[in-house]
Amino acid sequence: MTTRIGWGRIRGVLVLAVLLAFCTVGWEHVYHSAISGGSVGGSIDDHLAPMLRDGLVALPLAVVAVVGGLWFGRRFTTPGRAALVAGVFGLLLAPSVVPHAHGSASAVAGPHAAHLHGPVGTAGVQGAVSVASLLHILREALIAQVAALPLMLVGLALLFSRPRSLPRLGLRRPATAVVAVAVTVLACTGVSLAGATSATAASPVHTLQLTDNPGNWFDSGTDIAGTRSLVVMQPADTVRFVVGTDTNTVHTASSLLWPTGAAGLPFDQPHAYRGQEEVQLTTPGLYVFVCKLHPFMLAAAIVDDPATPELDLGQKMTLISGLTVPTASDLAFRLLRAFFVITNPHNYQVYAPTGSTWDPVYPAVPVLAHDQSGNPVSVPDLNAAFQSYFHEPVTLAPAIPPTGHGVGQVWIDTEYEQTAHKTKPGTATAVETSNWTVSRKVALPSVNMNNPHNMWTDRSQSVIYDTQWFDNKLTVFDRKTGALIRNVTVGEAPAHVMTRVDTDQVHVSMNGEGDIVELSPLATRIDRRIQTRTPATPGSRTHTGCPPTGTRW
Ligand SMILES: [Cu+2]
Repeated sequence: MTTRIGWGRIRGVLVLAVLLAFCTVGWEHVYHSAISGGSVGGSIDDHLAPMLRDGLVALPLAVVAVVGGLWFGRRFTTPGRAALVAGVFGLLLAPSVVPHAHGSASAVAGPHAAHLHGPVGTAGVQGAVSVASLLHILREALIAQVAALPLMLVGLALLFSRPRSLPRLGLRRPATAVVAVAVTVLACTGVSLAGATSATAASPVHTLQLTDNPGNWFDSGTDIAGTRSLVVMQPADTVRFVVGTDTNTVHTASSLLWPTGAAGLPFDQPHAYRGQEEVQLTTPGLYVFVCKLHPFMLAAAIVDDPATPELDLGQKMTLISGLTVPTASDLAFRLLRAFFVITNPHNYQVYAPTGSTWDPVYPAVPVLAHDQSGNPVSVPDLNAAFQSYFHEPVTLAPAIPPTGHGVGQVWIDTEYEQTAHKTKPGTATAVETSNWTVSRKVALPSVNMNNPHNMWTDRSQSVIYDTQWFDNKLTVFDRKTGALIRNVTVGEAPAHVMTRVDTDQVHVSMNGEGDIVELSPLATRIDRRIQTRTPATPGSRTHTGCPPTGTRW
């Protein structure tokens, strides 16, 4: 008898935990995909797998909540115990949606994967986000209560109340069956709701993968006239920016310009992140996004008004500076042209000793802009129009060396140069100034050197320090032989490096974090981190640093 009652309780706990985990997660999916204004595309199948996965992840938390809630609430009435179980579960579940330090978003399963972002983390950074994180936890815990509390009230009343007038085991068996049916019905309802909302309210999602590759830093997977960073979409479609496995550091996807008055814009993030962020774009026109760490990383979206035959650039555009200009203006044309040049490596200028021709290409599509008075300006072929407006192709002057002679070497980070035996771009190039010839290329395939951005040398000029801007490493190599000495993990997106004149210590600015790392001479170890972020400037990112205090970009 004792054994059977014990098993009954275990079974009751498991049923309650399953109910709690899957139904609450199902509810959160519905809430975050529809009610909170996020958008999730796809069919019911697209929702079912993530819900089941997230439900399984939440199941151990639900078991803990049920066991803990029942134990600590054993002297309470059923409503009290239900509130305790639901509350504990909400608090256990909520942190999975809160920014996490140095984590890979893909490693965190939860109903809020679309909202995950990770501010990169030193202790100081974590302190700055703790209040926001706490509020986020409380908010998510409250949202969970909408499903968890009624479920536990019903579940506990059926499974764990003690109606002494009724034979216990006789009641529990049908009660278990009722709860099992309820789980199935509620889970199916959740899936159906999510499917229904995705079919009616949610919009197609256009994904841009952030990468370390020159030109294609925001990669749509689709080539449009040489750029892979442009998406053409319908009003109310969503753009999703994924900072995932294609890049080795953190980034932002921040509005640079947008149609004046566009709903929900500008779009920005408080911290450089790993994971994904998304924005729904409803107003027709041109949108450009930039990474605030790496300001040549550009993405564009054209929200096309289906009522016009051309692609719509909108009436006016607002720049992040606050300036507003008509879309048919010299500045607007120059900005759009710059986008198509920067995001297409075939449009880069190449200088040659005998001279060369620069002939950039643009999409040969009709676009619709508007002049200062608001009159439509139809451009039948953007490629032809830009080539005419900017007098292209352009003849470039011959690349000839200086007439005088210099002393010593000049080292240049040839950041986009691709070489064999590694996947990431970038080399360091030495030029002899006595005769202006390239004497050495350092690619360091053994450490897959990634976007080397800035260099410095030690007092004796025996080593070169080089920052990997799209990674988290400071590379040290021998100046004369190019041999790797060490590759030191310093933090996210190290941008610039220089040494102290008094101690020969090395200072590296952490563009992805907002501090300066100070290392011992030759970068043998990290001595300290100098915070450049204050409570008043929580979003600051340190690009260059001057000892001892540093500057902010
Ligand atoms: Cu970036």
